[in-house]
Amino acid sequence: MTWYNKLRNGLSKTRKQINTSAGTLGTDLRDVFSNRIETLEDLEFALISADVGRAAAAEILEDVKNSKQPNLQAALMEAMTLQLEPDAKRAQLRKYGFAPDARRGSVAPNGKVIMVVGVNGVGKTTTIAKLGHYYQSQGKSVLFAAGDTFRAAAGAQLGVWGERLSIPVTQGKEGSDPAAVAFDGATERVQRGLDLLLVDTAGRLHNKHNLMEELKKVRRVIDKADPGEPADVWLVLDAVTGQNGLEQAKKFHEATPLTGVVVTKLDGTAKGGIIIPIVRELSVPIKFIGVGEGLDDLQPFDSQEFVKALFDMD
Ligand SMILES: Nc1nc2c(ncn2[C@@H]2O[C@H](COP(=O)(O)OP(=O)(O)OP(=O)(O)O)[C@@H](O)[C@H]2O)c(=O)[nH]1
Ligand SMILES: [Mg+2]
Repeated sequence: MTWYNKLRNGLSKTRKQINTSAGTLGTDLRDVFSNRIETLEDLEFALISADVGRAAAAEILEDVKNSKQPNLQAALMEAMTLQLEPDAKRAQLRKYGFAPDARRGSVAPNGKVIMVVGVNGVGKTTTIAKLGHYYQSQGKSVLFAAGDTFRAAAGAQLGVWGERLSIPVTQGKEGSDPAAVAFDGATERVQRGLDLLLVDTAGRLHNKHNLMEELKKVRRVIDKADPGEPADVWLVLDAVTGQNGLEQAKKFHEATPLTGVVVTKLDGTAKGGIIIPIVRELSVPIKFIGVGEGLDDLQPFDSQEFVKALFDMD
């Protein structure tokens, strides 16, 4: 199955959520405004239920009202694509018109190290495996560091992925300092001249101060061992957690400034609209999105492709 089809299937619950006023999406916009005001109210409710957020939902309705598109679906797709643009660009596009272009964001890390962080069970370790697979496919040589020394099976889990992908893994002892493992990994990457180090970290709640301090230390130590560009910090967010994920993101961002977000498990939720408040409120780019457990189920985020797949019924 192609990525696009996986994405389309993965978004089916969210699609159903937005299409609660099914059949009306093809409605001529003039009809929507002349006698179907309830359609817009339904739509606002559906958008909010899909976790698009109140502010974005209101703006989307406003853009739909001002749209020159022929029908509701086209207007909605345009308005939602706008919401996935950074603030400044959104204002500009509204003013000067919307010209679709190919603009898959860059998914290259700034430096040579990506540290992957997030709360428990969001998909950090599998995301590292998938990222390793992705960058390998881009011709990069990869190293993993098993920085989750907290959970007994965590190092082994990453070890299995490493073996499967022929990616070496820097391991630490259970209970050892995660910063020490990260230091060893960063040193090993430099010594072996590999292109990219992906550092796993233990899941942690964003309100646990000590654990957030630990992340800062891991980051400092990596930058000491590898004094090139500072390490990237990518937050993994589970789409199923919806709005709560935003709170997590803000706290992680305060502790270790994030350079990217990965949104996983979009296949398991009707709240895929959460992508919009993530873009609007965090001003951290969404790098990858995930729609399944397989190695190919994580791909670079492309806002236009996302909206197209979201409204693609057949
Ligand atoms: N359906 C689906 N499942 C996913 C996705 N990403 C990860 N998972 C699953 O989520 C579960 C948890 O993944 P892990 O990678 O172990 O999560 P983690 O964040 O490393 O967990 P901790 O290390 O315990 O904090 C696994 O069963 C994954 O296969 C996704 O995009 N879709
Ligand atoms: Mg893990």
